[in-house]
Amino acid sequence: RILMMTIPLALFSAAIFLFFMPFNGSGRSSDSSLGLLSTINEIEVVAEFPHDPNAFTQGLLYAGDDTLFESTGLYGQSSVRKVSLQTGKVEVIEKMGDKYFGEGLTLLGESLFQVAWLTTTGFSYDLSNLTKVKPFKHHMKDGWGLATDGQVLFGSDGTSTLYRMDPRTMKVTDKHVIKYNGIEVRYLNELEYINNEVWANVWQSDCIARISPKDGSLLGWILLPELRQGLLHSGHGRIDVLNGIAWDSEKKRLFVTGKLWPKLYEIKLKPAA
Ligand code: DDQ
Ligand code: CA
Repeated sequence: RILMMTIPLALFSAAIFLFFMPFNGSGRSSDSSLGLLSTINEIEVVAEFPHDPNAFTQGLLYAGDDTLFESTGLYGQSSVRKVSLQTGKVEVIEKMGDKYFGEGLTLLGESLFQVAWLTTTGFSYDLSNLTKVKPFKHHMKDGWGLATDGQVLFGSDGTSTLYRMDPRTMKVTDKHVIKYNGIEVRYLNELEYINNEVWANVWQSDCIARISPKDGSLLGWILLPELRQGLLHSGHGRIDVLNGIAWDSEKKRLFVTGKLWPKLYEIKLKPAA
């Protein structure tokens, strides 16, 4: 009698366990078609650093030694710059002239790669000498974001597509349309490669999308509304959107800022909801 009760109960528990198991542990969805199961993280500010309030940040990366490289936009003010993390001071700047609107920036080997808005022309720079500028052509629809895993380039063009590109030829070697709950996530902007994931600022939002570069599945969302709102509330009315993610892979520090933001934040993720 007891056995007859126990067996169905055990089967039932096993079924429940198997059903939920993939969504426990890392808290991450294993089914990319059901984007709703993605992890959602809020953030905590670990430290604040000064940031040039005139930098219309379009690309951001950490290069070691408390040094950031940043690409800025706006016609006539676009640049690539080497910036001190601690002081926010611009140590070296290479202006792009009036013709180009700077966008995504990434560092691969000794070269910086930068894309520009409304053009398929990009520029590579020698890390040690930003004045050595070489133009290249890419095959995305536009130039918005760039990141690298140290081998290939990842790019965004303001659509919902994440591109993988060969840095030598700029040929697109893979691409994925990013979807959340079946809906395309458009306006993918500034990118960063972090722990085998590509993180993307979503333009005009306070959200970062975590994307699997393997299959384009949406792994999670990071919600950061308090950063922009905090700046607005403390009187910085001129600021634009959240944009700019940089990852210090050695010290595991995560930095974010925004366009015309007077501050750059070191943040960490709160445990997933
Ligand atoms: N993009 O970074 C999303 C690709 C382009 C942003 C362009 C914003 C232009 C704003 C012009 C503001 C003038 C003060
Ligand atoms: Ca970045």
